[in-house]
Amino acid sequence: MFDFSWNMLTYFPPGISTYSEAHDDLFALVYWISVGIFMLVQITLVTFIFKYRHRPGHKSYHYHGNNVVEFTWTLAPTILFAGLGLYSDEMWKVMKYSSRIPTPDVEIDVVGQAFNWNARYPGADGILGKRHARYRTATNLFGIDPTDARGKDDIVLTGEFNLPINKNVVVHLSSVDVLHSYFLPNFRIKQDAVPGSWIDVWFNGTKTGKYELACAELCGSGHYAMRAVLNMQSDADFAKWMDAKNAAKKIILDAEAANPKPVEAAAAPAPAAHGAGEHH
Ligand SMILES: [Cu+2]
Repeated sequence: MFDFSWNMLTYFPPGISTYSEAHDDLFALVYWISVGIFMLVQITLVTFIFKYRHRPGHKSYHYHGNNVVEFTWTLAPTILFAGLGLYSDEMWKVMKYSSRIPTPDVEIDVVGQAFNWNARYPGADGILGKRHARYRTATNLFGIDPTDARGKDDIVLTGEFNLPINKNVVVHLSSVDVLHSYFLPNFRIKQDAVPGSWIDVWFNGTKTGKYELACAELCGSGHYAMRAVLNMQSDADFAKWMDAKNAAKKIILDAEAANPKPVEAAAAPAPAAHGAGEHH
């Protein structure tokens, strides 16, 4: 049977971030105001269609506006929208103001790339190394600065996201190609990933489990497949996962240390001792 209800709020997936409940309350307020106004407008419309229908003996007449009515229907929505805007700013502050992002317990970088989500975790030292777009290559999507020792142990993963619950997680978000959108429905997060800029997103998940990470920006032919799973874990499980990643990374780093690659001297032009036009 077709199950109809005016209450479409049940379409939300379960909210599991610290602010998802307040977010849903705000959504519900706006939703029910919209339902109310929709009903009012449609009932008025149908009533008027019936009341002012063509009948013999009834003549139409023409007049130029009504100031009281026009003033009212301009002022009422203005008050409504300005009021909702001011009221919802509290929620916006909590979720979006970059100046109010709590001190991170865990910090990661995420970049969108048609059609994958990539993550960078701080390695064994717990610190993300410096990055800059000038270092970005096909094999160094995050532009990790090779001269920063703290970046050497950073761990780069594609489509694999594990994070601990009850921690303030800050995601530094960007894109390497086109606009993508970092969409975590269970956390009530949707944030554009913009090439050339880093945007901070924060959340604190309260429940373990696997949750969808999708791209919510039409970014090309593979857009539909640009999704991953965010695995929210207990502290202990997350530490175990991180340890395994760090151990695997250590094997690579040790191998590189034992057998260092020849330094590409040609990559950086040697500074000219006496450049043209220079006088000493
Ligand atoms: Cu995308």
